[in-house]
Amino acid sequence: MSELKGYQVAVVGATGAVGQKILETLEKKQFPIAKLILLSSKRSAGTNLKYNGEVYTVEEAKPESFEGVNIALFSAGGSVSKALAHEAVKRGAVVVDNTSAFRMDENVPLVVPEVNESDIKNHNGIIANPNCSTIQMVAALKPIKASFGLKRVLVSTYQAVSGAGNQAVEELSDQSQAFLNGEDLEPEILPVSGEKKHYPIAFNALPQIDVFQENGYTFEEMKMINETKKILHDDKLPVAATCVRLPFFTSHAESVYIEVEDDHASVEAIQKVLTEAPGVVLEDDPENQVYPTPLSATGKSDVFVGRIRKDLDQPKGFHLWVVSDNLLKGAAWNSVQIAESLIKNNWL
Ligand code: L14
Repeated sequence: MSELKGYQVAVVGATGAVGQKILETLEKKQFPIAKLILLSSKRSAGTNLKYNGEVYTVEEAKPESFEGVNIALFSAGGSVSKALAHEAVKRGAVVVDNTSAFRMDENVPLVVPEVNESDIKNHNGIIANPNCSTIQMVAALKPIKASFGLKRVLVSTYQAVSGAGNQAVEELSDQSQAFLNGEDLEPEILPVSGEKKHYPIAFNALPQIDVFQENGYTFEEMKMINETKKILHDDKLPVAATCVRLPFFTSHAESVYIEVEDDHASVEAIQKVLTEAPGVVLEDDPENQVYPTPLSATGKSDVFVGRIRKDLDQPKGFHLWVVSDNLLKGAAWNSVQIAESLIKNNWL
């Protein structure tokens, strides 16, 4: 590896919705790359993609693909990560994994750099990138917890279709057009591709993201619950989630109810803490109708917070509205941040 020119970087799932954003982010942040290797499943191998003006042909990801790779960014689905992440590590790479394959593995740090960057140094070759909905919520909650303590979290999400991939994006687009033309289009992808039943997403709201678990919660809801406790190092924190898919393309919004420990917390004090928090932007001015929306957050790497209100009955209860680009801070940008931290701190 040439220290001057940079690192050998592999992007696994380069043709996917997140993979494409990873490439854009690496390019935008001028990540120090000596050699870039683009990998995918067999299905997408052969695709040509551009990086820094050069054309790269995507190759099928195999164990040997990781020979000489320093950093491998995985976002090709859980089964690809399970099959190949350890193969990459065996060959000397450090893996930043964007799937749910290893997130709750106790030997794998689960990291949002603004929240728990130092967990990265305990990695054993794999660092997990949390679920998109979890990332934006904990980015807002960490500074509040640090200043006022946190006793409870209840969240309802309003999630974009791009989290479910490019085919879901196409489905929303095609279905919306068909609906306005008075035509019928059979839903095929959402709520979850591979499930028995599909429901229309256009002009609808679907209270199912990822598959149902035995306890009646969906896997997306359980990811938010379990990952939040792990990232905040607070196993006993009560967290409940309801995850809902809405018909827009990018950025998730969340209505978050929290109860804090400190009697002195106020809307103004929480606003001040969030103003100073890294990666968080306060957009909270109801008098002037200022609050974030999925469209206003799209394309930006920060987490936006508005609508901060005191609960009317619970003295230590507060409500927040949290919005962020699910493909950037929720996925690509958070992964690249982890990779930057590995380099900056000599944790590779
Ligand atoms: O767990 O369908 O990283 O929107 C997050 C997005 C799983 C799918 C994860 C979706 C994915 C989910």
